[in-house]
Amino acid sequence: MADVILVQPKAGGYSETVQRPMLPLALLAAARRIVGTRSVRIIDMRVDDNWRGRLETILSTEPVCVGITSITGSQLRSAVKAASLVREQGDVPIVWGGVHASLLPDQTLASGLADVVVIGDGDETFPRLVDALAEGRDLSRIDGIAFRKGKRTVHTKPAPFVDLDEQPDLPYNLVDIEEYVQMYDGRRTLVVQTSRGCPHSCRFCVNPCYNSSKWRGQSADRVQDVFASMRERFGVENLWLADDNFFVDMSRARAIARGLVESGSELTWEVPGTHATSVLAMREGTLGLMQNAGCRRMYIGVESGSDRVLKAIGKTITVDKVLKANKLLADTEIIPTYNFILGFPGETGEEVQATIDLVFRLLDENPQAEVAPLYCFTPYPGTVLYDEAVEAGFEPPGDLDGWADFEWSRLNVPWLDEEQRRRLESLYFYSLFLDRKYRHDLDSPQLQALARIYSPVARARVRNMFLDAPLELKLKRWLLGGP
Ligand code: B12
Ligand code: SF4
Repeated sequence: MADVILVQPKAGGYSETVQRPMLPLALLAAARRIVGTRSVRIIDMRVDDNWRGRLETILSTEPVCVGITSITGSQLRSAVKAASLVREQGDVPIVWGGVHASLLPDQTLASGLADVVVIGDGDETFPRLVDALAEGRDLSRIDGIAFRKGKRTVHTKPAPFVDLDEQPDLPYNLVDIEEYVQMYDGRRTLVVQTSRGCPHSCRFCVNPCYNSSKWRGQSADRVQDVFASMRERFGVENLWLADDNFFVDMSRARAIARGLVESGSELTWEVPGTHATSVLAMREGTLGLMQNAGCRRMYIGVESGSDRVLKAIGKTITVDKVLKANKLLADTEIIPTYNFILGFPGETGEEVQATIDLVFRLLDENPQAEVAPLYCFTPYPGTVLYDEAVEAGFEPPGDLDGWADFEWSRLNVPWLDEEQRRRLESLYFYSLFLDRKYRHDLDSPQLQALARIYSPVARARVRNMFLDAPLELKLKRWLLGGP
């Protein structure tokens, strides 16, 4: 029995087929102020094959509500499954939260599978909502939600962003931690988040809309406490920081690093949200400090090898700056993983080639550098480029099922013809093997051995842009699914 049920849907895709799932941070954050007064149960569809049976059993005890999270894309398919089951079983209110429902609350409510949407941070709004639902109070006094009232949709006042230092620790006892420990380069790895938001305004990213370009972070002291407790409680050796942009407040980052060095911390940590300009700002010995404090990897969004494209997508970097940052990192033990996106509207064949050239240059000039799979641009709702894509003739999905198919390989975007799409799909596949990322991405030694043998073939194909390989793409579909 539980007062509140929280459901983490399956996400699908490459990242989740090759590793254990990450901790359901969003649900833990939404639950953290509730656990003291009510019982909360997390059902994680990614790790629980019997999620259906478990959900049915708890639903029969008439909880206050069921909360579901989802980002845009394939995760929605699984979220819809869970919500449909709740609907079939009775009239327990269904609350949606997370990026997708926050950006499209009206459409989410119109699906009939949601009664309330929590828009933005859930840490403080959700407990207020649960109390109101339990006590049968009017929901219109709760800021930060949208809900159905008869045939109408009511939007309340936006809730302010929460102060992260004022939030209690996450209630890890709601999950079996071992289900989420990933072995990353042989080190026990878990995910934590130390800040939210990003001040940049990239036109392809949901952040400027979802977080209103506002960055907020935990204090350096709190971050050190969190790191230390992850080590003590769970024997964690490596942390993955789910921050949008960790280094925005450089004095905070330095204070965290100094504290870790002074306390003799043996933890290593990886920073997915790193801006290339932050690396350049770290010249004065700060990179060395980060390394000594355990920073082992920075994921850097480069996106394109063309300065024209970079400008068009609102990325405040240049190819030259990226090359400089790469050289600075080459002198450290910090591994950069570069992210690229292909297929932006208006991108020419030469600009795609410039991106491929930059990929190889970065790998050549820094032998420890890696490149994340080359993704194709997807116009996410809430972004500037989404509006432009719609103006250019892109027809967005109109309901949750349509958004569940929202992945570039399934999208019919007007600026890519069949041939271009096929080439981008091939590039994505080959890019999985351009460097040695398969060593930590693939669990099975057999698959790793196959990837090692195949890697030189993939590199040669991309270097020479020889992308016709139906056999290999068939293999990809067999291994990873997709169209
Ligand atoms: C970890 C992560 C991943 C992981 C796991 C993703 C997953 N599906 O579970 C991996 C690496 C696999 C991944 C992959 C991808 N990701 Co990702 N990822 C993140 C990241 C960095 C952290 C997510 C997180 O844990 N946040 C911490 C929690 C606390 O924040 P939160 O989720 O916003 O939750 C708060 C509120 O939203 C709300 N809330 C959320 N859920 C709920 C539920 C209820 C009931 C309530 C009341 C409240 C509530 O309360 C929470 C606390 O305040 C975010 C960026 C970010 N900083 O959030 C991007 C992000 C979610 N990813 C994104 C994208 C685009 C992707 C990819 C498509 C990238 C790609 N090209 O492949 C893939 C999709 C993979 C897949 N099929 O799902 C986008 C999503 C955009 C969108 N419109 O949905 C984000 C926002 C990054 C960005 N700025 O663009 N990702
Ligand atoms: S720097 Fe990264 S997180 Fe910030 S707006 Fe650009 S893509 Fe989004």
